[in-house]
Amino acid sequence: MLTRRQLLAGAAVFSSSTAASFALTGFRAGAREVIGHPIATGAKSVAFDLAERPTALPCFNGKTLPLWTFQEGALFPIVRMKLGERLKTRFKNDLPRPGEHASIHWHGLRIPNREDGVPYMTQQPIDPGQEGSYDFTPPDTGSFFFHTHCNSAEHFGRGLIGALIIEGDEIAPPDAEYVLMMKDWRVSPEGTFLPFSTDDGAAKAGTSGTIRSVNGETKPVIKVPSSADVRIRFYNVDPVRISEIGFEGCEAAIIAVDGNGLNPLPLESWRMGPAMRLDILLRTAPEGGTVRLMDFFSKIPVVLAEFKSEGPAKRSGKFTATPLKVMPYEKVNVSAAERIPFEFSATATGAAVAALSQTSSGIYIGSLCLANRTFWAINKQAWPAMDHRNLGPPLAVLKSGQSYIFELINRTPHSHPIHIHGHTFEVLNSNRRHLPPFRADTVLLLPKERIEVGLVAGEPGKWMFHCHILEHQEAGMMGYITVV
Ligand SMILES: [Cu+2]
Repeated sequence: MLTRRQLLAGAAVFSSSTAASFALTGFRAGAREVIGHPIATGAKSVAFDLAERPTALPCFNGKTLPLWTFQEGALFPIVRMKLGERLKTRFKNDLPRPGEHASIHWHGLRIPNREDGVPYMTQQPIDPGQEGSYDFTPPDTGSFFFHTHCNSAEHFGRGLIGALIIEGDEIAPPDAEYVLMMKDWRVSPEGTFLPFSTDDGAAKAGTSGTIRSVNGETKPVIKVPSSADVRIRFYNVDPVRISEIGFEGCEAAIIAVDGNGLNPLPLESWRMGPAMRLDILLRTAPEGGTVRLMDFFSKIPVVLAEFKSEGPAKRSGKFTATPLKVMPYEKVNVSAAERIPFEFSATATGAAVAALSQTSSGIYIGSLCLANRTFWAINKQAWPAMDHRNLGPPLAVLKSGQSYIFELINRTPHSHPIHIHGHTFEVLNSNRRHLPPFRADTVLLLPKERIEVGLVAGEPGKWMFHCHILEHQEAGMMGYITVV
């Protein structure tokens, strides 16, 4: 069992042995750095053991829950590498349920299709008791993450998530850096997990958690240097929550979206769905002052975390965000691009279920990779009708190297964070709001919104394309693109 004291003790041990590194990373109870073993110049090996680990997180108020995690002692492990390094991962599946096979998907990374970690489609899944491996060199800097790609509502719900950070994008190093992972937990008042998916939630906006957390804590207070420029790598790793992220008490700028550097944008607030990441640079308060990380999505804003300034001022003068280095990428040729519409809609069943205003039905998702019910579809194709093992036709066939514009059309009254594997979208425009130019692997499509995104088709293979509200994904809003 992992107690708060042990978690904090673990952090303290690490900080005393590598003080400089700790100062830069500032990880807390919930997010711990994974120390990869150097195996050769420019390579790193990381070992995971996917298992159930009864854990008492600070946000569980002393209760112990059967979390599923990648490593002993780490709630959300952080793998940190330099651009150009090669990552070799070995993992053992020690999940406690027979048939609970697993594979690891590296979210946002433009890596070879065979390393993409989608069961049956890019690899055979790894059964309990078996081991698997990945071997790739991340091609871009940024804040990425990794997770399994089957029974995801439960796997995310139990905490099976880690961060992958590829360094090398900073022109002007910040004074400190913090990794914050926002995730709710669905826990009963008695302190047990509630069903991770319900028909009512899956057919609407998703089944919400009951406890909010950042790095496994409720409203953590993070000590930061005073009047300093700090980098926040903020992750929304909740299965369903849409949030509107901003700060109170400081100047802040968005420096990257989904790991992709952009011209710094003053941060008022930024709407984030599941799986989306935001890199922020902010100026901390003078000594003794506090800056608050807020979620402005609901009518009454919620404080997610506080940053309390300690020690002498690091900087004076005006706050100016230096841009990150932008990784080279092939620009979309908009005038030559082929346009492909993708309509995200409810199925007849989904519409019927959503119309019933009953509360949670308490029904678990039965089979592993997919629900045995379909509420959602892309271009009228609902994924569970196909199954991972018995692929239907792709949603589109693209030619590697050619430009495309995807017209993402939301025919539903709900938001959908639309994610593509192995590629990065150039977000071009929306019919509902002004969007600055940015690149992203997960694009939040608001109710009734139509967004155009460009992409240059990458490596040949079958690439998943789905909503990242995990219950929507598992109830039909999933498909794949074939690149030839
Ligand atoms: Cu969705």
